[in-house]
Amino acid sequence: MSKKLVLVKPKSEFAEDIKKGLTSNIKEIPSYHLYGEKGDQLFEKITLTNEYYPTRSELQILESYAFNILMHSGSDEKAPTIVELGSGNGTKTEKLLNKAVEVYGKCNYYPVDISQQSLLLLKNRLSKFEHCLISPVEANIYENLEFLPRIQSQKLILFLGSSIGNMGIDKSYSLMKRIADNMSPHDKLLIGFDLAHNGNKPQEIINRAYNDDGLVTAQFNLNLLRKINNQLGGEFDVGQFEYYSHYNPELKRQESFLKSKIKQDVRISDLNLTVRFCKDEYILTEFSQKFDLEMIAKMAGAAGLEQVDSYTDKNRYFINSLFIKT
Ligand code: AVJ
Repeated sequence: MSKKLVLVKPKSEFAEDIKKGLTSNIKEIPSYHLYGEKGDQLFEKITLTNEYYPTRSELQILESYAFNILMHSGSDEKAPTIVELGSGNGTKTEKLLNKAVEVYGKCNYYPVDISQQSLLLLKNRLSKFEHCLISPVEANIYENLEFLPRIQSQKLILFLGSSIGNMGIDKSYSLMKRIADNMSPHDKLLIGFDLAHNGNKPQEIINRAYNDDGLVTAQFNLNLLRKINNQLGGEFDVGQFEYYSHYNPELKRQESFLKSKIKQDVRISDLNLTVRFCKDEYILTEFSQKFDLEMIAKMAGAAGLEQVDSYTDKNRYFINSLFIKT
């Protein structure tokens, strides 16, 4: 890796997306712009709140089932090569790497992320795993999965955190298909899905995960306006906006917005743009799709994948499904 630090998205794309998103009739900003240096830190803080159960649930699953997952994916003597799409800070993956080293004496790990900065941090964090060979891959997995077939050994591909649900359901379908298309016959794919509300999981549990008492998630969303101020010469008065998020039970997704508290005009000088807001007008910032078993089976079928096993936490709030190519 070279030493140059790369932002989550090139600044020009950020500018384009903001211009497009804030001049359209219904204002919206693609959710990946929530990330970036400060956004990554705030997201990590979210994962530590009491209300945000998905991270804890998935961690519990990987802790309990690391051995089973590895046994499915490798062979008795040979560890699978672990490839993680969107590696983040690697806390969850550590559970699998630990187990792989314990069972096989060594492991191969390819973290893939769009942010070179987060790959560097991850590599440093995992340097304590002496028997783990770490090969970071800098790539935008939504645009490019060509690196996958080039990793020739038998792979366990991870796509964790229910991130598959953050681009709208159509894109979830197409991404799952593209991953499947780039898999070899012996590869396994482990996807994390946050489950929709059901008899055992009240809607309020989901809603509270995005409305934490410490207002960390609110700050995470409001940071988007600060990012526009810092990077594009925006003049948002962040105090004149508030975060609003609710669970939509029909569509089984959490919907998050920033709402203008007053009628106001906001200048964004680098875009040569003044954005007009009505009182109570919304900017859509994120959909977090939740899934049920039927939806998962349908998506997998359409992608050409077959589920070989699945694992859930003791509350049954989250599920990790293991797939092979059909
Ligand atoms: C990492 C995208 C899966 O939607 O739950 C957490 C992001 N947003 N709290 C999610 C997020 C607000 C998270 N994903």
